[in-house]
Amino acid sequence: MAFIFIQCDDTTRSVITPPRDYEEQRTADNDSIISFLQSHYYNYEEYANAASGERVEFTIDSLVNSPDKRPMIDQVEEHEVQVKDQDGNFITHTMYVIPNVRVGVGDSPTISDDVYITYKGMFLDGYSFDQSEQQIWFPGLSTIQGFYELYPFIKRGTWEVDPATGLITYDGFGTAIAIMPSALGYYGSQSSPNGRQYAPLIFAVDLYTFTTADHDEDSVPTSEEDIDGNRHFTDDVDDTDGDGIPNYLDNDDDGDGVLTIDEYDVDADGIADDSDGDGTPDFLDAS
Ligand SMILES: [Ca+2]
Ligand SMILES: [Ca+2]
Ligand SMILES: [Ca+2]
Ligand SMILES: [Ca+2]
Repeated sequence: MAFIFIQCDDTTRSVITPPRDYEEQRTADNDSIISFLQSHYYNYEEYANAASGERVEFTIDSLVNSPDKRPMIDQVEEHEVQVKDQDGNFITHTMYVIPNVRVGVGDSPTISDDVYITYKGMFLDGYSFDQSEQQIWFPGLSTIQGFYELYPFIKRGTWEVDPATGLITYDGFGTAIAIMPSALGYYGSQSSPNGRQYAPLIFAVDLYTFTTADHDEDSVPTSEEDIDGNRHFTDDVDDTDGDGIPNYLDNDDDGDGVLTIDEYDVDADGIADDSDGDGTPDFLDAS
């Protein structure tokens, strides 16, 4: 079951009781995560020894059993993410990323792209609440925030189709790991996996390929419809014409009656057109 494939963005979290204070929960989660990272290792040797086309199942274990292994705290880098609370305020959270568990041979998606992946999700106690060993497509922005924030840290691989059998073989795909506070996961949602609210999460993700997402099919990639570039797509500033539909879902972004696809890049030079030269491209310029 693909548990993370649940629309769980800022507006649809189903919290019935008021959520906990974000900054207090952030501190509690970060303490738990640091303690976890100091006391655990993952199966990095298996990843290092695997053939380039072989998928490795992510596992963790306590250093108590193997004190010579390298703790995860020595392998992570910090990645800051802004979480929007129920009042629309941005609260900075830190997620911990191990980017190059396996280095893929290709390029990386943006956070809003459609990805073709296998993955495994765990709580800090090692319980796996969700995974897919078969490749699966996740449409852009359809998962929890901490999951798609990991995409730019992974490079994709290549594949080949056997002409005789039609079977596809994947090779050279990248893998990365994220350890995230609950606010980047399900936070206080009633639909938290296994009923565990306010749980920090771990994900290991293998990236086979991706496509650039364009949710409203207006020819502007979704990644470019985040007007202020703050990695949130539904802020007021991301709704240029103020009609309540954010630009990434609006096929006439400036509300001038001309569809964006008919005024974005008419001369097809790869640059957004700006007929009146005022610095605002035509598709965002109603006047
Ligand atoms: Ca678009
Ligand atoms: Ca709009
Ligand atoms: Ca649009
Ligand atoms: Ca328009």
